[in-house]
Amino acid sequence: MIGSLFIMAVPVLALPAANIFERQDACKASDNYAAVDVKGLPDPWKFADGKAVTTAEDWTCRQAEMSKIMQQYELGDYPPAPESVSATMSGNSMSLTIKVGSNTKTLSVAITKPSGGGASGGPAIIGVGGISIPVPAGVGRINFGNDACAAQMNPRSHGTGWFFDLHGKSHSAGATTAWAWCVGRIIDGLEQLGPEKTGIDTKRLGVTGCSRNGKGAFMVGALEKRIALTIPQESGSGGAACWRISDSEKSKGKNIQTAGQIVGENAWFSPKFNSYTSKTTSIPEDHHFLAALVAPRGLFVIENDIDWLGPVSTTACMKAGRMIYEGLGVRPNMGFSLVGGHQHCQFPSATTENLNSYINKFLLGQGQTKDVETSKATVSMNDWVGSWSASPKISLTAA
Ligand code: MCU
Repeated sequence: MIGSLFIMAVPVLALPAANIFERQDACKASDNYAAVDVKGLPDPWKFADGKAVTTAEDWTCRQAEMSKIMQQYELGDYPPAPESVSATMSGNSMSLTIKVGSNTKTLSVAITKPSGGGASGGPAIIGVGGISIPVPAGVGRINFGNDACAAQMNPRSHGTGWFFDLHGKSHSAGATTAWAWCVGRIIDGLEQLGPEKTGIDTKRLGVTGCSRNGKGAFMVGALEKRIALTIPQESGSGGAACWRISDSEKSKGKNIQTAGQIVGENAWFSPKFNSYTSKTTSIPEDHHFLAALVAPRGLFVIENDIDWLGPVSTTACMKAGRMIYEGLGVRPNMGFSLVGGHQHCQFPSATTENLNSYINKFLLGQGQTKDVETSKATVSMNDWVGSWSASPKISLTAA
């Protein structure tokens, strides 16, 4: 064990110190990004200071910047890993003890172990508040009780839940950001225990959730880089929809959820967001950046044609997301599937084959995705991405 850790550390130590510092400097994100006046979706290929993104290293820095911008305007702060996490496994239940400063929390997580994973374990999907997609044989399930981590009863729920017990009631994180941090602790526990005890290979983790929990699943995939496949289902506004496009649809008379409405309904976003919901064109980000943060990892976005979710908004926003994947040379790693004519959170069986192509590739290590882009919504992409600088044609491959 010690031997293999030592071998893994060698290439890192071999990096010239000057390079390391140069990279850290280049990636230095600011704590304060100025508001803008941008009608279309902000350009992912340009840093906030106007510099073009041209290399894979630039992209890593731009991702760090986009994350900081999203935290500043709508997500609230995404805290670093805690001082300590200790895990034990008993049957199908993992117990975690998490310490942040002088605060400690103990909780248990229910796991359905994958079958047939062998010594290195098998894949598993983390369900944010449950799973409403079909999970193929051989893939385990992990139940993340998100409401206990950060409550979502109404806007006054902000500050309630074990995330806030650890970080303080006035921490700026919205519930969806808190959920991403809490899921990170589950992954810490799985890593610590290893596949012999959990049956799970932490390099093959997916996350899903529907509706409000779909917003959460998207945020988990965007902020927690150990997730290999993100499957937000019918997340609508606050998830796969872009704030600007939803506002534009609302102004055309659609019954669609907007930023202005959402902060009055629940605590999904940071209180920091309240100052911007009436002027979404001033925010130097939008939700295509969520796809940008997941890239190049696997992403399969499922939507519905229910007006409230914003089918035009989710289609255009996620098309912009796929343009980002394309610019990174990994377009098939992201799929978008809007199939209507069914109840909210009822998975349409005709989509199973497409979904499975992403699960097979990213969790089971088999075959290629079907490079899905399905929607009947008519969108005018030029309005939303027309001012973007040319895509840099970087070539990234998913880990
Ligand atoms: C689509 O997710 C939400 C939606 O944002 C809310 O406005 C509505 O109240 O609830 C949806 C939901 O979570 O349904 C289960």
